[in-house]
Amino acid sequence: MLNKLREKMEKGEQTIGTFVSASNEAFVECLGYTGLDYVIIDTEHGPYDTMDMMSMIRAAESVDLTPLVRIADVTHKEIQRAADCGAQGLIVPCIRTMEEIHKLVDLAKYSPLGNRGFIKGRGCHFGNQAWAAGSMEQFMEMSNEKLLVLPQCETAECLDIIEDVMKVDGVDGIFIGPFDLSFSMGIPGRFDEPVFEEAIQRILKACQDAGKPAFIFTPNEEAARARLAQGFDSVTNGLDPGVITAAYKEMVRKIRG
Ligand code: 3PY
Ligand code: MG
Repeated sequence: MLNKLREKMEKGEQTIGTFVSASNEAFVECLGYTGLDYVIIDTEHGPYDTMDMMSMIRAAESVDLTPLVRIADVTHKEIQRAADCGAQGLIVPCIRTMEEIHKLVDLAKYSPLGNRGFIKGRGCHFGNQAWAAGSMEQFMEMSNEKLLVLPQCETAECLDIIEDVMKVDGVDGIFIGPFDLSFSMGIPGRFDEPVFEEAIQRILKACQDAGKPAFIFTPNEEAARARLAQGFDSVTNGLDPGVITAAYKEMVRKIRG
């Protein structure tokens, strides 16, 4: 299978990833030596241009870390450039409507699921990978398998339609953004409100009923362990500025005693 993250999930393995929103390709390479399964290159919040994103995708591939990209919105340019640079998954923020879901699948997947614009780009090493040399039908099927489409459920509007979202062919799973979801529900950051946990469990159930993986962002290791114990397929823990700062603070604390 071309996408190692998809392969692990299909075997029932729970996976761990992290966000990179401020660092560069050397940092992404280092992440590949840690045991993480994937990295999400955050172009929604990070200061990255297309070349930065492509360099970090290359760095991740060099250490067998699955590179996913969080795009900014559901537009042709955002989806096409990430897919063509070799992203193996798109995390898509702030979804609100079924129209956006259908547009996303249409732009990200080749026929018969959608109408992605054709090019043999970096994702198949510009056509030099063996899988890309067969028939066009094979190329489209394998490209569709390689690129995971993971809309974020992080608005009250998306929560309302989550069961329908999960039924769409071409949606490969869901990524929960707990912060934005809580903001959208009018309970910003109040993760202990029962209504918030009910929402999380509703999304998890919708994924399980559809047989598709549920990803969730977690702010710390304790939260990550708890979500895995609840049956989440994947946790994306932390962001590079926070993790780096905490690690260096701990280093300094240990030296100063
Ligand atoms: C959120 O919590 O809103 C996120 O998007 C986390 O990635
Ligand atoms: Mg968010």
